[in-house]
Amino acid sequence: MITLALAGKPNCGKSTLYRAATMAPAEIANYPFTTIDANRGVAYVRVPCPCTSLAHRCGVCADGIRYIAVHLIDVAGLVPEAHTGKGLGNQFLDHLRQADAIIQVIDASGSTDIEGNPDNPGSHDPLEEIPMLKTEMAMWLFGIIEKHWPKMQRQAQSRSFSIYAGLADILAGLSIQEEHVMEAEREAGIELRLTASGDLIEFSKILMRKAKPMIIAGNKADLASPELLTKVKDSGAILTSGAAELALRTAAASHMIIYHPGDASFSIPDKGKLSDAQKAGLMKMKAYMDAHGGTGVQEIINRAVFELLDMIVLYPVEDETHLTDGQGRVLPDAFLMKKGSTPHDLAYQVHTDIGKGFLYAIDAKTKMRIKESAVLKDGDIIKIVSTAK
Ligand SMILES: Nc1nc2c(ncn2[C@@H]2O[C@H](COP(=O)(O)OP(=O)(O)OP(=O)(O)O)[C@@H](O)[C@H]2O)c(=O)[nH]1
Ligand SMILES: [Mg+2]
Repeated sequence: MITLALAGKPNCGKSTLYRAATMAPAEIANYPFTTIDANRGVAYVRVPCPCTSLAHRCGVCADGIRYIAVHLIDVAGLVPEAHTGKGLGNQFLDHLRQADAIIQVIDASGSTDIEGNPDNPGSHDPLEEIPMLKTEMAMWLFGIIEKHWPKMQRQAQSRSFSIYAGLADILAGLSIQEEHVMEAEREAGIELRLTASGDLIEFSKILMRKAKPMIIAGNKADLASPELLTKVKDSGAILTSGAAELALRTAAASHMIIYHPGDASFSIPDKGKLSDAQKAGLMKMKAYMDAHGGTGVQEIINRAVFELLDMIVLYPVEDETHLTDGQGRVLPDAFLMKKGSTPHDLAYQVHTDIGKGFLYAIDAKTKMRIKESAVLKDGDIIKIVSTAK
């Protein structure tokens, strides 16, 4: 399963976003380093379910909305010089190893300093946080490379040793591949074999960018001034209000409102049941959502998966006429797979044995047989014919 991680300075709202997105418990408080041990949970991307264009609904989706699971990790806050041991040090950076992509959370309201200490809104520049995280992550990677470098350079004296494969091997746990190493070398304009470890910082930065693509959440947007909102938005960040999303999901869970995560707004089925304070709180959130088209929380998860990681959604079925599995369930599964995936890749994703016994595939929409090497499209419904059952 895909893993996304929330990272950023302390007190910017990572755990609030995590709780909102997973509805799993996590401690939240207005001081730095509330989170010490990483939280791990399941969040969802949201897509329109293909059953909306069928005669009857699939039974898996919620009102035509399909939610597909991804892992979400919430880590401790990161301060400048964390790689040298400041704050909680860099051991928690290890939690980012498993991440396929990183959601950097910044405090768009500018109400905390770079170390996460609370302050008045607008008293700090949120954009300063962006290079800080990048630098700390790159320096952490650099530290790992530096440790192995003398041995690498010794080995590189032998003609048969590939420094690319060697480095990729050491960094495999960070999902860094040989191509990443080669591309980063080219972009940094260096020749790795001849480079002293001290000159690998820029290379580490580039390598980190390739291995862990990043998207930025300008969080606490509900608290931010119009000037800061514009500034943060212009930087390419996506505005979010983790606090609003958490409140909405909690209210929806207790049937106070009707809200599907990712909706642009919500409705109140019975206003009579609400206290004045509840009504006022909900109206405030409604005004925010009307101005921004929602809370931004679902949007950032979707964009991390579909834009940063280039995924598509595929629906394997056993019966291409009724779009069901063996038990008659309509469109039971939805898989997130890399753009460019083939029917054969999908077969392996369903089950290794199905992949091994792959014969051919049928596009359920056109009922045509498709080639093993055909590139699948987002939303494709595919029947796989395999020797394995
Ligand atoms: N107004 C507003 N407040 C928020 C939002 N998100 C978080 N907060 C508040 O910001 C404070 C910090 O939130 P946390 O989620 O604990 O922040 P964190 O980044 O996990 O902090 P550490 O674990 O200490 O690194 C809390 O008081 C939250 O209620 C938001 O979107 N809007
Ligand atoms: Mg936290």
